[in-house]
Amino acid sequence: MKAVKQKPSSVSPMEKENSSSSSLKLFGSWASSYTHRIQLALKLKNLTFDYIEEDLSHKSPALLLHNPIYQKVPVLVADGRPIPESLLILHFLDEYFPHNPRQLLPKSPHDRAAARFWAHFTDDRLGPAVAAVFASSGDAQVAAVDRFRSELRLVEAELTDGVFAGSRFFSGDQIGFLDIVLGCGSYWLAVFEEVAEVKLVDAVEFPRFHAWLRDFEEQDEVKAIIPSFNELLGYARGLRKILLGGGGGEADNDGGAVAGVEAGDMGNLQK
Ligand SMILES: N[C@@H](CCC(=O)N[C@@H](CS)C(=O)NCC(=O)O)C(=O)O
Repeated sequence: MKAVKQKPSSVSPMEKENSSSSSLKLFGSWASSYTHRIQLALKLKNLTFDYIEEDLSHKSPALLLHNPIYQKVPVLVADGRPIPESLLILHFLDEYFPHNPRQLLPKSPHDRAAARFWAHFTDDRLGPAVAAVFASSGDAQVAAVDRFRSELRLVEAELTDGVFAGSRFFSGDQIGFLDIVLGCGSYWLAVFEEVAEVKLVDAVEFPRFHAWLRDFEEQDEVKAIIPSFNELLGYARGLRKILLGGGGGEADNDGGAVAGVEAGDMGNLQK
């Protein structure tokens, strides 16, 4: 495990005061989209933090101490107190740093509930559906692609006719909570398409989602967080080999562990 100081690009005096009033330490893994959620949120909130890269095949005693129940990354340690689970960490950051420089969750309770619902849908349905595509081949993969596309149609319908219709991002003109949750993970889709040789998202059937994802990926803060397409590709190729039974236990990556990958969980696919 190695610790690296990560700093936001520019910090206003008020934000500096907020950020320096507490100490933040993030335990993460370079290819983990759950970790990227937190790195992106910390960046958007202009918060300085120490980053500890975990080798998930040899988890550090510190990670096991801070997240003994699930033993996963990310874990944010704030003022010495650990917070596991990416969605809970995002909520914590909004509550603890409400003015840095804006809230990630929408203001209105109704919009907050909607954002939380779709965040839950992302982890509960969309992630497992795409993981099933990546972990299968042949007829099983055709069925998994159908299932994923029918799940994505629900997101497309929400973007077209639901509460988020008409706005650039789920949070309005700037990315916020749901953009972070859905966006950190969706950049894997193009990688999985190439590695698993399937079509998951096209601009004709999913015009709103397709446009939203391109826009999300173009944001400077997002570009600064997400590893390059080629890095993700190398990682995914190694992982798919293992999932389909042809690998030797190590993906082609420089730190993420892949032993013991379980299908049906997008997070596990990104170990
Ligand atoms: N629900 C968790 C999922 C986190 C997760 O699955 N993390 C993966 C990396 S992407 C992990 O730590 N895997 C290690 C393991 O399962 O042993 C969250 O939202 O934080």
